[in-house]
Amino acid sequence: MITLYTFPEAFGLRNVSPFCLKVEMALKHLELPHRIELQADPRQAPKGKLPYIDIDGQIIPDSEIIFEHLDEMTNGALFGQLSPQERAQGTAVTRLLEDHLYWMMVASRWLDDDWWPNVKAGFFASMPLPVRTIVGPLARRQMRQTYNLHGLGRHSLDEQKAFAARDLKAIADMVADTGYVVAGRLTAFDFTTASMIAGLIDNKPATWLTRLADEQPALREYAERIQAEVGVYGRVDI
Ligand SMILES: N[C@@H](CCC(=O)N[C@@H](CS)C(=O)NCC(=O)O)C(=O)O
Repeated sequence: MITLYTFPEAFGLRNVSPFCLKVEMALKHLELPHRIELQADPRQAPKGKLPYIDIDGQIIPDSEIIFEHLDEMTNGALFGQLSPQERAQGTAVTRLLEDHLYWMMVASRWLDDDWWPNVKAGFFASMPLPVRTIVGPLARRQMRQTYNLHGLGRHSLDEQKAFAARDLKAIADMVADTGYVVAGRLTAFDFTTASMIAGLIDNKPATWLTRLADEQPALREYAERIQAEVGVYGRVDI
């Protein structure tokens, strides 16, 4: 039995982390028996981040490392059918999504003063009051520092929106012809892509990034279709 550790639901999302959702999609797609364990505090995770999985006592953190492990375990059921070019395209789009667009998703939630109350309610409301008043603002300050270190945080909001719009357009163009991100069929890279798009489109209320994504209707259609095809949805109200 595999246990997948994810965050409790928040912002209308039953699986609030795109990294956790993509692993859930892969486990379902591979028909591997699994259960989900909720963990509110990622500091308890092996790398201080979720997801991680426990396979009969073997702890594996990080969605990309988990995918490699699942692929090995299933004799290539995740990546085995891909040509080197398809795998390269998938790796490139993963970097765009997870090392660029993802950070703007985080900023659109955590660093927007109008949206910040939703983060407080979603992540810190269950803590006792005195702890909550310290931990929330501290975590937000760390997020701001991380965003600055990444580099995106040094740009104006308008510049960030322009970067995000180009990322979103690139994804919409990638899926325009065949409906899938690489290889013209469902692959593990669709789990990576659809989970990220679903996370930023379905979080409630809308963030500035949600509104930008809605300018590319093909993205919502794509994320819906992939979630339906796999049978795993990120949002609560399905
Ligand atoms: N490279 C990691 C990224 C995972 C990640 O960034 N998880 C976020 C949630 S979406 C997290 O746990 N953040 C907690 C923190 O940084 O304190 C993966 O692919 O699993």
